[in-house]
Amino acid sequence: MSQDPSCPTDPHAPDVMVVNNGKLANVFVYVKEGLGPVAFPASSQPAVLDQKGCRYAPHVLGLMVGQTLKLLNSDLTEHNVHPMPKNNADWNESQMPRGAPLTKTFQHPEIMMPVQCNQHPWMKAYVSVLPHPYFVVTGQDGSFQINDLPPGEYTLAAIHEKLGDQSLKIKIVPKETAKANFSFAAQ
Ligand SMILES: [Cu+2]
Repeated sequence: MSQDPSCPTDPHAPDVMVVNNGKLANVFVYVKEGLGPVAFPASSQPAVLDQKGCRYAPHVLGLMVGQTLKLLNSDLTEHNVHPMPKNNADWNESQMPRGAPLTKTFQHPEIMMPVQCNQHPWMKAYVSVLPHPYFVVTGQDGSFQINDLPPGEYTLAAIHEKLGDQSLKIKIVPKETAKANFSFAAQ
């Protein structure tokens, strides 16, 4: 991993299992069922995936179908961004040191698509593509919040790259906040 002198000597920082006081970060939480056939327009703001210190930042990212993904290279080394999709088109593209941003879109929903770098095998990110805006990644304190979900009954899912996925039912009633708790067991 120290093959590239432009990378930090220890780029294996703890992205995979980020646990603080028993709270798990980098869990992707999203509405899996219950929205029905409503079409949601993609956000006009790009989602940003940076390459910094020979790591992807953020490690887990969500965006909408058709929303622009803006890829940055903040490093003084060349990267090669390579998503490994199941439902979307496959591509990989080199990006020069501090090169111009790349912009991409994804046309189909997909959960936790791995993204790797062909130059640096330890680099990994997970990108999820949703047909709606009701998704979020848990923060350093393990918490998450999804705003403005219309009243109704939903299946909420949570997925972690190593600890698998879970789901639960939630009911949203007007003008109230629903609470949901997921609990992952260490393997
Ligand atoms: Cu790289």
